[in-house]
Amino acid sequence: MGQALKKVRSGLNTRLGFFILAVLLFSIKSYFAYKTKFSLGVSSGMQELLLAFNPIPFAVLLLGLALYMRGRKSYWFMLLIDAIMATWLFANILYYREFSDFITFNLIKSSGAVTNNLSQSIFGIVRPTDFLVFTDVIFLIIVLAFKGIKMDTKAFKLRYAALVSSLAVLLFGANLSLAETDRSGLLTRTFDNNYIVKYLGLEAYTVYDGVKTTQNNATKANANSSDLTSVQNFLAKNRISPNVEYSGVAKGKNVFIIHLESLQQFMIDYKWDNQEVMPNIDKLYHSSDTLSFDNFYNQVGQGKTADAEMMLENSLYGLPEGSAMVTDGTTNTYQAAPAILGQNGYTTAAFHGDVPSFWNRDNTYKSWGYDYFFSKSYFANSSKASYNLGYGMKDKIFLKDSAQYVQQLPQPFYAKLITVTNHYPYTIDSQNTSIKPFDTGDSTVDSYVQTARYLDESVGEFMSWLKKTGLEKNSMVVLYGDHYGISNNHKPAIAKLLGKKKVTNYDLANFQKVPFMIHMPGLKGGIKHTYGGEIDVLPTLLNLLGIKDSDTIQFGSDLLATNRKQTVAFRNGDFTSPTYTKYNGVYYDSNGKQLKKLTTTEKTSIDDMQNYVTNTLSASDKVINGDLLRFYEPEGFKKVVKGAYNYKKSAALKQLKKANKKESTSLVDQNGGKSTMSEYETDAPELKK
Ligand code: GP9
Ligand code: MN
Repeated sequence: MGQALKKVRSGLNTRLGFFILAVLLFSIKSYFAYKTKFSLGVSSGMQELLLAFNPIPFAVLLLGLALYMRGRKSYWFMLLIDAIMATWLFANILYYREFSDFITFNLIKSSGAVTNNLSQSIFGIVRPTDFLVFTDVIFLIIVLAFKGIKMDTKAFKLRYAALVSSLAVLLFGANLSLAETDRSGLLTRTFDNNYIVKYLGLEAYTVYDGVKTTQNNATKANANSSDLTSVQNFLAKNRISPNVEYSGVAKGKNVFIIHLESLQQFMIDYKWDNQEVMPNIDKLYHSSDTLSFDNFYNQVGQGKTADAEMMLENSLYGLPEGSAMVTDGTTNTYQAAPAILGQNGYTTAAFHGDVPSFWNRDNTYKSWGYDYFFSKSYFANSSKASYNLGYGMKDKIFLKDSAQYVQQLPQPFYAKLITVTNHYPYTIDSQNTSIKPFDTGDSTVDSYVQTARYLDESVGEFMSWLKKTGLEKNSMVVLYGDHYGISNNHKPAIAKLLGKKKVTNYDLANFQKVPFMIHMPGLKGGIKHTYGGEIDVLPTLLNLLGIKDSDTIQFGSDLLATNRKQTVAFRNGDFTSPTYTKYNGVYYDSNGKQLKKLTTTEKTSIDDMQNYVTNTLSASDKVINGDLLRFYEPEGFKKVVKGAYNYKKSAALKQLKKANKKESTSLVDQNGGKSTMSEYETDAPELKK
């Protein structure tokens, strides 16, 4: 025994021995992190084996680079690589906790646009055990520093180092082929980054992502107008005609798009603490002149809000990774809602109570044709600490301040208002709290009801102002939840909220429903059960507004049309429909019963849906990745001139003044030149004198 221990010790005192120890510790640590920090959906012995094995090839390859160096340097270099890999793992753990996904290069490239305010979230999500991923590195540093292991300064033969590198490649080859046998098309279809990490590991995923990003940039350079033909063919095959009963019923009306941050459909009519949680939104939902949809899904990917905005205003999907507004918002050509409406006589404006750079809105909105972008600096005292929370100004203050500008917009206008208070981590000050938190015991989930209530009150105040000023009569108000607020990482809490013992993947699919409502006095409303999602909003609105939409490059369809396909694509290639649902790769029938073995009929239908979903997502990606809209214009549409827009406060206010001189159609003009702000009632405690 003593002999064996001695052997191990002397082995560790060689460079190769130390290297093997480092690889071993790294692999154990990675496996520990995979098991405890991510939910990768391991569902078989083979997958478990690959999960344990997959850190090894890259550890051998990367730590093995140090073997090419001489002397003590070699040791320190190995530890440096080890530390970098640990830091990368750590960063991914934090990111994953909030977004259920891994970091991408696109995301890093765009970090300038998204880091703002993110630090607060990161602070809120880091857990002490996350730091365990540094244990092996610290341990190795200590044993070297205190000479528990001696450094071997003898030269390591280059050809042995090369042998180690070759071994790494060999091991990776074995890993990849085992992975491909278990899941074919792993690297070609890749709708889900979780799969790649599960089968090939975090390091392989990173390399893969890097290669793809480089390819994407090349795609744009290589794309040409003939690429658009296949997209157009796909759209022509799937295009359906809108519901003529509703065509033009909102012609010439103002349009409000009220973005309800992180609001999910299950909150509609939800009772808690012996009260209705969202009385204002519920009332709108049930109003006879509101078209409401109870099978409307969010379809966002990593881009979250940005993906929602992309779908809502372009009927193009977000990208499988990163935020298309960030990666392709500045440079691509778009034919977005603001541009279309702008060319139909509308004034267009976006409102957001944070810095304009977030999600690259300041550039993207120009590409989309927004005349105005009222962001934080436009609003009085907007940097006051008490006016802000998390991602920007508190909704009540923000909406009131927005009204100040809304009333100055020449009508008809298209105004998008982006709320933020109901955002992770759902913190709210007690003076703005009017309902007790949920009691699931999951702290993130529990306060969600309080910020949702605050959002509801904010919307209620804004809607009252619309009514009082008469603006409501001339407007179509569209409200939508952008994406889930409670992520799938909170299953026990979700089960509790839904009154279930356990949630299945089917429940989680349904949990992706978000509110979508179109309210307009005189509109023939009702709760519609059609299956649809964010991608379908623009065609629906254009039909209501009576704007021709028959030759646009849009991937959704009118939600009111009678012959809709009703297959809703999720960004990772899963889908739902009135008949079948696929979520996390598992199939369900319409009763939520899991389909383990598909009958021939089921298989035919499901294959058909999967084909459609795969094709529609990839065609949409082609449009964005290849910047294909630069090769095409719908009839009558004029290309957006981005340089014509200036969102600097001074310039914009001047422009607004000029516009008001030219046409006296704003609410203020209609009110005899007087502001209507005295009609705006808010109980925001911050605004109390
Ligand atoms: C930021 C806000 C939040 O401006 O829209 O974005 P999200 O984190 O929900 O994507
Ligand atoms: Mn959001």
